[in-house]
Amino acid sequence: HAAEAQRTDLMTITRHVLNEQSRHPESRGDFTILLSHIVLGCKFVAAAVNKAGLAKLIGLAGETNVQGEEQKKLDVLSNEVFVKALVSSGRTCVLVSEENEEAIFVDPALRGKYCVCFDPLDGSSNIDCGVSIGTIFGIYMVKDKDNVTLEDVLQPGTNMLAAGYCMYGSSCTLVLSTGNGVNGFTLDPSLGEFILTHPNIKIPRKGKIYSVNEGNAKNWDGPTAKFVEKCKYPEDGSPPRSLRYIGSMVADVHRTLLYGGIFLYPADQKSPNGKLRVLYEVFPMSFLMEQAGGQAFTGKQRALELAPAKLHDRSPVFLGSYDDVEEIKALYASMS
Ligand code: AHM
Ligand code: MG
Repeated sequence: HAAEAQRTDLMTITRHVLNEQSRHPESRGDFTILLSHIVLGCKFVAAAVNKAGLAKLIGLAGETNVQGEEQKKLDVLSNEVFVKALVSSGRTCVLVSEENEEAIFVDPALRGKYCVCFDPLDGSSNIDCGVSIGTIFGIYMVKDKDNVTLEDVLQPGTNMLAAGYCMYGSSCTLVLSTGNGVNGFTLDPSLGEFILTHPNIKIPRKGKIYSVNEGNAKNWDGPTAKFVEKCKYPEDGSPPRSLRYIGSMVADVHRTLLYGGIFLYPADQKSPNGKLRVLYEVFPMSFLMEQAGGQAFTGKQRALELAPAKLHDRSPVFLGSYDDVEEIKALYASMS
């Protein structure tokens, strides 16, 4: 019986990555080791998020992060866990975290060839009400691990080797691309293992949903305003699109990936570069979208071709179904 066979032959995330690795005979398993440390971080955060109310972990830790926002205890905890897990993997040399103003250069004795840029717990305004939050990460390889500089992380997203996110929601889902399509794994709490549940994710070519913080509408530029107006009052007689906005990038992008549609965090008069950070929000999500057959655009260019000048640079982003992003590209081309 096929369903039975699936249950006894478990494709864990480690097994999946080892299988992929066999396509690269020169590989020595470093990426698999790195990933297993990221997975450990995700499992820790999943457990902490689940018992946040119980353990009284919720509340201010009395610090502010580099963007000057109040930091919640869970953010601090998640960041510490990821930094320690990544350093102790012995496979990293530079880490960029949303929670640390400066890049972290790993002690030479523990250095490996990977750079990891991550947001350990994104969507923190959603923690207190139990709405989905997530971890986002992007991975690069350094040129020379004995001679590491900031240039090794200030690279265009097209140089990324792998990217992913973990969503702490009604279930805990890790979505990963190593540059060969996108796969989704769900944490089986009884096993403590991520099991392949969403093989080879492809985003629908066109969607019926748009996702944006419409409260910022009065400050939008022309193309964004026009796009959203067309979602509500289609000019071609098609039905209006649905609006879904959680305010947690991982959750909004995850829904977009599975159901199709478009996620927008545009520039506006108050924030000319939008809100989302290039290295650990825009790039990883854009990489996943492209790998799933969608697109990511900044209003000016392909998002992955941005060249960040600083660690915490921001960029507007429009990402999702191929045809939906084509529409916004056409509006920018004709209106600006
Ligand atoms: P954060 O890093 O402070 O959590 O902010 C990032 C979050 C994203 O998850 C989400 O897409 C966005 O902020 C929502 O912003 P807004 O509240 O302006 O709509
Ligand atoms: Mg964040």
